[in-house]
Amino acid sequence: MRRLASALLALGLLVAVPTTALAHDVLERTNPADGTTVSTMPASVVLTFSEDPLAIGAQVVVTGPSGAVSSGAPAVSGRDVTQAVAPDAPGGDYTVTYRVTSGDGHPVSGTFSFHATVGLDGSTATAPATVHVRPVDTDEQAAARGSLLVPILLTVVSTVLLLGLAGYLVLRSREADRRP
Ligand SMILES: [Cu+2]
Repeated sequence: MRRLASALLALGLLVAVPTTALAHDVLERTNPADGTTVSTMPASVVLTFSEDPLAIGAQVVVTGPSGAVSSGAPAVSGRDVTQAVAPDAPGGDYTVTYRVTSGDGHPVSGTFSFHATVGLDGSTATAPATVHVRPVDTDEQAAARGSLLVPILLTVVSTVLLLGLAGYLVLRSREADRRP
């Protein structure tokens, strides 16, 4: 019985402990934030992920009224991915498309948008700010969110198993004490 108990305990720990390391990095926030209007076009856009993305393979394309204005390669530092913008970027609607390599080696990609009233070139956006619609999750983001559910369920199940086992063992030892 004791051998079975320790085997179950080991199994429970195996299931409970390493599952949190399996999740994708998810985009937590951006600057400018998705769907917002900023008075002046920033010199760079920053994407902050839930974990540190890998330094290799990051791509960020900033596209506005004059086309793509990304300047150079994005810089990955901790959870932040920073993309410089060309100094002649005009005011207007911008879309940022990104693709980074998650800490677990999987690609994570998506899009967000913002409106800059005044450009880095001093120009004012001629068109009024359009109504921004928050972009729908990409398949990868949806899958990343879904994949979190399995580790959480496994952790809950293994915790319940461990608690049940602990209770059973306590009852057993009490019974054993009562016997002559
Ligand atoms: Cu992954």
